[in-house]
Amino acid sequence: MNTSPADTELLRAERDGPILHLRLNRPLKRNAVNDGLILAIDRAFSALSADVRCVLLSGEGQHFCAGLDLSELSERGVYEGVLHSRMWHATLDKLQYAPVPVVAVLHGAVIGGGLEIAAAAHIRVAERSAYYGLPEGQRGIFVGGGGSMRLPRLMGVSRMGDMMLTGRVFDAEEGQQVGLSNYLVGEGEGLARGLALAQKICGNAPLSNFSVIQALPRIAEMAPSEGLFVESLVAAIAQGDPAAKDRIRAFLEGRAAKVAKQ
Ligand code: 1HE
Repeated sequence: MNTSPADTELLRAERDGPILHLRLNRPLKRNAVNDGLILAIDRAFSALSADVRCVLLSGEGQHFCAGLDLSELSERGVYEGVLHSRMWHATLDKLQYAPVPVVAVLHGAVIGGGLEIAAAAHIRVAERSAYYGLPEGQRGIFVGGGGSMRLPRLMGVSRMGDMMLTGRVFDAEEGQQVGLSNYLVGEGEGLARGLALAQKICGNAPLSNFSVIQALPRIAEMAPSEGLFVESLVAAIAQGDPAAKDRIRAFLEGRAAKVAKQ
């Protein structure tokens, strides 16, 4: 593992009430992910304090993330390569299966491992400068951070294969069309939109948020019969929570917001 004394600064953490804002912080290297940075992300998600209700993830400088730090790759043999990929898997599983939702704000390069990190988040907000690439094919390598599992679920195997085989880069508009981002916003507007979405998420009952991020992707992978059964269990658990009872009573008594066009 390559770590340096400056690793604590590789990921900046700031609290804004119930929101934890994590910033990839290697702007001079375009936030390329060295071992120190992936381990810092791992630590952050291993030690989320209980009063955090949502995480905002962004990148410092002109780019979200240039992917794997290629300068470390040349030192690895085959076995080290497998272990390294498994380390990314463990970290990004912690991110995807965090107890609270993660909103990623994307701008500039969202490349290789950077796109794999973004794909593990629950909501992606892209600024117009965002562009997406998987140059693994050109670099003679393969995705190793869970991209082959998560990215086809967002944009399809065929599009991902095209990006890897031909080096095709999607711009922000195309990324929005193919499902890489949930929201497309103007330049410099990503953090504000990400924060607004995080605040909305914080307003939900914690058990509902937990059920969405823990149960939904798992149920979607199940056979229909098993999935429907698990859905019934999760629905019953969620509606049995006192927070659900309070919220439903508030609606019936005219004290809760109606659903409205936005
Ligand atoms: C890096 C990296 C990196 C920048 N590893 N050092 N990812 C890639 O193949 C993308 C490689 N990077 C780029 O194509 C470009 O750097 C960018 C399009 C992202 C940005 O371009 P630009 O002109 O703003 O910056 P730059 O001048 O290219 O880079 C600034 C510095 O960052 C420079 O170092 P310096 O010491 O010369 O200043 C670059 O070498 C360094 N840098 N990107 C190492 N990726 C879990 S497996 C995932 C597998 C992958 O992610 S493969 C994709 C890898």
